[in-house]
Amino acid sequence: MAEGAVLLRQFASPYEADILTALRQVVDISPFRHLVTPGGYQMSVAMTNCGKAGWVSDRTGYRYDPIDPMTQQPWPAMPQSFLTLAQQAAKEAGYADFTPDVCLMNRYLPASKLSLHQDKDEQDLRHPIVSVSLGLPAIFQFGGLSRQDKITKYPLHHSDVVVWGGASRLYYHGILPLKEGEHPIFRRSRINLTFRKAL
Ligand code: MD5
Ligand code: FE
Repeated sequence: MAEGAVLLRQFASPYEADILTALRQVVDISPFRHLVTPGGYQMSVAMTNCGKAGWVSDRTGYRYDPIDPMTQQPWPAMPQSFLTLAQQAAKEAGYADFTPDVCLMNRYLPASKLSLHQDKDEQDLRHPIVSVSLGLPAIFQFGGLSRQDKITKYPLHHSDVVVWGGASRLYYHGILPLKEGEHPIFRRSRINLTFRKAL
């Protein structure tokens, strides 16, 4: 895809059943919710987290918070099956010792989108991010270090995994509005898991 970005088509397939079970357990404790941006807009993507902290947005800004602001409890622990999948994918991409402490989970319904942005709220940006796509397909927009750089589009399908490291770790990216569809397991949704070492 680009310097440091590795696309592993269908990599999550063998883990699918375990991931689904773990996903239900996490969402049971900390449900998906629509966060508000610092500018006051509600995001079309619904989010939740598991692990030692969670990425949250509100009127005060973006942060990693050890407490879920919705439940006022710690986020659910990272399921072992999540950790195994993330570490196997990172290893395949050349990161032998990636230990994510956070998994941000994004839920897209038809028309949900994620505008062009960079991920830079993590402490040490030398660690990669592992992203797992589940359910309906989406079109991923991949730019460069500057917002003005040329954008390439990649379709991401159920069970595809991308490891974002090296230069690509700070590239602008986004998800185009999700197309209407029906997935046998995830119905009208796309769920993306991003594994990060945030703390
Ligand atoms: C998604 N999520 O499909 C994407 C997948 C997010 C987010 O963008 O911030 O939750 S992760 C895509 C990603 C992460 C880090 C770097 C780059 C892409 N990149 O260099 O393009 O919901
Ligand atoms: Fe991102």
